[in-house]
Amino acid sequence: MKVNDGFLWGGATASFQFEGGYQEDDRGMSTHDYETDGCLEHPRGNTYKMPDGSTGKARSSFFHAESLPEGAVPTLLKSEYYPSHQAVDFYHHYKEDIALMAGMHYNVFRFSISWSRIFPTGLEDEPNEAGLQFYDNVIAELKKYNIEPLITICHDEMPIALALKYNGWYGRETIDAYLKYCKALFHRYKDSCRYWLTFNEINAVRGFASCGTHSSKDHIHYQAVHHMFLASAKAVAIGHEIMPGSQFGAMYALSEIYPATCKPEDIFRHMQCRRESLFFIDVMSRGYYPSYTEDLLTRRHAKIEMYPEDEEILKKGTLDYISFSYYRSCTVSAQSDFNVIGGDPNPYLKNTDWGWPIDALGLRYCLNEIYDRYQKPLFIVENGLGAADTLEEDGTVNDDYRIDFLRDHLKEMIKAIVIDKVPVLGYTMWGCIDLVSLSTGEMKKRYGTVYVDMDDKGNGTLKRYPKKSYYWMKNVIDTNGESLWKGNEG
Ligand code: BGP
Repeated sequence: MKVNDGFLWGGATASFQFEGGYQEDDRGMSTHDYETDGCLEHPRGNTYKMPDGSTGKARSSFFHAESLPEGAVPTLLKSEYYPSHQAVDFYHHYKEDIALMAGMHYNVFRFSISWSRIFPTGLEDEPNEAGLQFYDNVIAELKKYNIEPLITICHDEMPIALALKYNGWYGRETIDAYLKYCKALFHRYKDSCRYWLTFNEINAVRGFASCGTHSSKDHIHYQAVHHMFLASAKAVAIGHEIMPGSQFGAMYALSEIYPATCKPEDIFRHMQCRRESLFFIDVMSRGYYPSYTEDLLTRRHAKIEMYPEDEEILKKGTLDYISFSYYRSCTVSAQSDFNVIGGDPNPYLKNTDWGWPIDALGLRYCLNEIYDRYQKPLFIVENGLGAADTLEEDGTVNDDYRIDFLRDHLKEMIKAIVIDKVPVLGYTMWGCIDLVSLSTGEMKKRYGTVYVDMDDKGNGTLKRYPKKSYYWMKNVIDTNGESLWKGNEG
């Protein structure tokens, strides 16, 4: 069993986790540039350092975090380490990194553009030429190897000046700032980029770093989300006009969700929880708010203020394909206060070292569920195992556990394509070259098939070392996945 030729095989990254070069070429500061690598109360969570040295609320609680207090402006402290500033320095390693991707025979690379590299404060009238030049170079390098760029326009960050001025996406003005940024990208890359994503994990992002809002409370959050829906719809409409043939998606965090038991109350809660997540795709793929919106918002004590023209805007900018990240599944019961990556323990699954349940079959289930519901092509744009690796003295990394994870998930993806006839455009594994973790700010939670010599505090040579999984993945790609069944994966 295998996928057809033309299937897009590749890797995925995000600028603040991968790129570094945070002050190069007049780049402005982005919301993520103020996140430290962790804090004492929550060793696996990032936090903000306030000007007086006190800490903002930890981001380990990620989806429920009270982010930056209203009116406060974060400051960088000399005593702290900010992982996004250097990240793994793709900014200065892009040629080498893209050559490594080409060595695995990737034909697609998903990366995000740093908004504040193009519009340093988000408020300028004209884009920053030097910032665009960097992405020109990246794209030219990809084209050299026939690697298709897949661009995430907004991966969980925005210029901090914009966030502070308008309270991030809560402010309707942010829509125009985003569209100005989109237009600059579309005009520049109309001949070189076909695949675009308007937002990353729009059903999971929340709070200051990701949405620029001073609070992540539901009544602020859902209004911000409405503005992101409008921004995405308008970007899709404008993108189609400027770039005929372009393909637009948005990206969703799609852990599969199971009811804890067959008790009707658990099943019902499961349906509500799944809707909280799929709500975002419902609106963006169908172009209107679903019938259960009022109930969902009431339960969340939120409401959305809409302008008369909003319905029409949503209708005119529906997505061409649906892309998602899949790392794990979740289990919910009647009592669960669910968030997209929370949930109850599942006794049938093993967890990763970071506590995420490993569930390859859930990926096949998810692909079927989403295609049944929307009937649009799908694209898996993040999947992978976050694990601590050991670099051996001879420069090898024997990551058999990662190979096992990828093998199991890729087999289920191929079964969904071949047996269930789900149309899938491609698969980009997360953090193809090791990068900084989003949720923990750590370096030791590694996803890549290429090891980067750097520790949690940014120390190391930054030298790249292909892992055992690198050669394995190359063989999978070369055989369009057939090797997964033959035991000759290399
Ligand atoms: C997704 C994000 C990525 C990425 C990934 C892995 O939520 O889109 O940016 O980081 O998850 O998560 P983590 O880095 O927390 O392990």
